[in-house]
Amino acid sequence: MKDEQQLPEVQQKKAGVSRRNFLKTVTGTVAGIGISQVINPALIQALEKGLKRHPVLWVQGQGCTGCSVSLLNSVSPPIADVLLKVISLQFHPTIGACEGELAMEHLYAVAEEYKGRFSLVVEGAIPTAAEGKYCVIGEMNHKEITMVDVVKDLGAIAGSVLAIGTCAAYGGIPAAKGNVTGATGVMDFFKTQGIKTPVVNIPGCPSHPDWIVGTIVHLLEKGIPELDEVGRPTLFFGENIHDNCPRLPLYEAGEMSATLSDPKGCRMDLGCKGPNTYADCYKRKWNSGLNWCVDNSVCIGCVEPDFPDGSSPFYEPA
Ligand code: FSX
Ligand code: SF4
Ligand code: SF4
Repeated sequence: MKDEQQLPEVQQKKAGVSRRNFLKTVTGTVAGIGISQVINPALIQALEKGLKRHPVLWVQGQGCTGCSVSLLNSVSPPIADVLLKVISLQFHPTIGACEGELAMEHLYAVAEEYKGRFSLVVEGAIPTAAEGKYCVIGEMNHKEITMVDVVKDLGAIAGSVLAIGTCAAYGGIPAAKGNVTGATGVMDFFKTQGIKTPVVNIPGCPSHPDWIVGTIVHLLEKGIPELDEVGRPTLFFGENIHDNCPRLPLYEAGEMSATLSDPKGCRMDLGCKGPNTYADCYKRKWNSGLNWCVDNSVCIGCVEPDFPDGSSPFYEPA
């Protein structure tokens, strides 16, 4: 299909929303609060026309698939639909139809075809001990392909890498105390391999769908977003949770929750890690804007590089 920008103006109008307008809306809203509120079928059509050529290869190592589920569970609005249509998702171990050696061949063939132009999405940590054998993701020509192999081979020729979830960004749960598998995040792994491909960290255990889609749209339209010192887009991770928490006035007044079932009060005495955590959950919220951790429990600092060891214990009975 022809790029929408090449279509006569009248046809663009027929399509409802031009790609340019869509992206303006999305990127503008991402800079505000939520892309969730603005996505509708007309905008999806615009995306299908405009951005479908950007290939994405999604690989999974040591993770729980929570980040994929976080994205795919978002039914209202249909962020998964948008994601699948914004990009050309050429490989995903959980939702892909292809399997076995054929899938591995496809993964490497697409990477070769779009060398320097595709985005590699990494979900889950990379186990580097035992020559990577803790995570064999497939086989080709009777040779096992490990997560180490894939991130090294494909990471080196990708245009950009998105490390989705705290495990892929910083090692996360697989890299917690003990770490017999030598689990590590993408940036640290690249340093050991001398790989210079730009990496954007989108942490969270799991990562918020808006953070993922918003970063991809930014990447495609405006390039790599501004990152903080630990590689996260400041767009989503630039603000301290405690400083912006709706319960801050309660904290300042010394009104503390004694139990998690207490609907009011600051959660500090229960172990809330908001003061050490940078993310926009306090305004973006989760489950399509329904609630967030502090309303039901405490913030456990899931987006921070020292998670989970640095956040433990998560809950401290008052
Ligand atoms: Fe880790 Fe994610 Fe936590 Fe799970 O990418 S970030 S364990 S929610 O699925 O890998
Ligand atoms: Fe800070 Fe947590 Fe209290 Fe909110 S609930 S004010 S983030 S300590
Ligand atoms: Fe993670 Fe805290 Fe946000 Fe919950 S509120 S998702 S624990 S950063």
